[in-house]
Amino acid sequence: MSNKKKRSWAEPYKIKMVEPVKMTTREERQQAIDEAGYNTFLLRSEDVYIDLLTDSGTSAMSDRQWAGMMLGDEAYAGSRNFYHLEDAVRKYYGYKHIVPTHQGRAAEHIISQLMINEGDFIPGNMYFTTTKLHQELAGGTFVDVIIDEAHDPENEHPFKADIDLNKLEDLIKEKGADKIPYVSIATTVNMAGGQPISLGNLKEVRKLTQKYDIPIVHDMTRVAENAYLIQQREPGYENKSIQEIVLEICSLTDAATMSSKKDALVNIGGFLAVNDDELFDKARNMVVIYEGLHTYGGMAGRDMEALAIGISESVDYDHIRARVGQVIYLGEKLVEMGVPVVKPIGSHGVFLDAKKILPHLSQDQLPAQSLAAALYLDSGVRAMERGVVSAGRNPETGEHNYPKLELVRLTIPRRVYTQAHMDVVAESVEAVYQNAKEIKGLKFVYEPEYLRFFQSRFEVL
Ligand code: PM9
Repeated sequence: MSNKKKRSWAEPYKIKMVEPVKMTTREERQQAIDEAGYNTFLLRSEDVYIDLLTDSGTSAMSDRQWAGMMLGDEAYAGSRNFYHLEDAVRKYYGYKHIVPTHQGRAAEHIISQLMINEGDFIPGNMYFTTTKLHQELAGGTFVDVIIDEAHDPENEHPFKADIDLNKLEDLIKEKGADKIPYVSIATTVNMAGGQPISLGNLKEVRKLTQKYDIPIVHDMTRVAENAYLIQQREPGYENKSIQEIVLEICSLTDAATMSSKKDALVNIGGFLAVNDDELFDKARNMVVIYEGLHTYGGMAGRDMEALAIGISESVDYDHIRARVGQVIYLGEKLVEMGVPVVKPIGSHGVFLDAKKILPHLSQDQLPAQSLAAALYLDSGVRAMERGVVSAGRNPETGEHNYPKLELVRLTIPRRVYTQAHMDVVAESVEAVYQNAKEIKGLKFVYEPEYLRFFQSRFEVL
């Protein structure tokens, strides 16, 4: 019998504990979203049916990770779990030194303060909210040097996180290499729709930056997902393991910030990894000011153990195939239904194109924020705005930044939901899409100074 047909993926685990979720009525959801000021971040999770706000810290840990939690060595200094974590980072990512932090933005804070001087420019493959803010707080200016295709939701380029080498070199020539402390490379690029960078492009970036003696800092939050997409799409990598590809990506960079709450399958944690001894010395001195001693940096011993195990699980082929497979399943279903989404489907979520779904709303009427609220009202599915609200204001002019992409992110937690949940989500998105003309825009009634998407409040126009 021919075995040529490609087999389906299935979750490489059995479920042994369940967490009931609450079903709500439309009236209850209306009250909840009113109280939350139309911001899905301000909803109580109890009022949410299927929670696709984020894949950050929302993964289900494995039995091995839970067992690891019982082996927590909660010593203030020199916990054995720190050494397990250090070993895992060296083995799976190849960086020489690590400084644990409570989560990714704390690592961004440290590296930004240590490397950026007032008036510097930091080129990168599209901004990320916390990363850019820490660069600005350190006196720098982020410059987007991603390829143009990344800003076009319809463009099916397989590596939309690639750097435009001309844009990068023009910036270096214009500002001078001494004004560029590092190039910031994210695997994958969140705000572009969970899109990967290719190894071919990263090698070119490495060559160019070496010419000018500029280091590369890697936001490795979803590096295993990026590696999987390289294996699937980049010629020459089809027979390499995820572990080999992850190591190769990391080897082309000098330092990394990690939010372990994503790829690495834990509910809290992060780290800064560096190869340079002098930078490490400074980082591990700075971490004691903001996070804790350099052998725990804001994490409990048990959390470091769960993270060390999570890192090893994150590069397993069956795991990552099922994880990304589930996201693609939802994405393809929405494409079949005719719903405008970012293409290709990314690795951690499906991104709805709010500009196309709500063409009657201008960007000032906050289409993505309005769409996320409408989806919650329809079914209790919670998503996240990734558009003009997330983009914040220009620090100099105080005007809104208007990103080309105005998206709602349906972010899939790892190992948490089933295909049946994805079907329910798709049906709700389809229903909202069919009634999109009825959706009204929103206006700000409260706006905090930093990372406004988390805490702003809105009213229906
Ligand atoms: N990402 C996300 O939902 C958490 C909330 S939004 C700020 O996607 C990248 C690529 C991230 C990321 C967080 C961080 C910060 C850095 N880089 O949340 O501080 O996606 O652990 O990491 C979120 P922490």
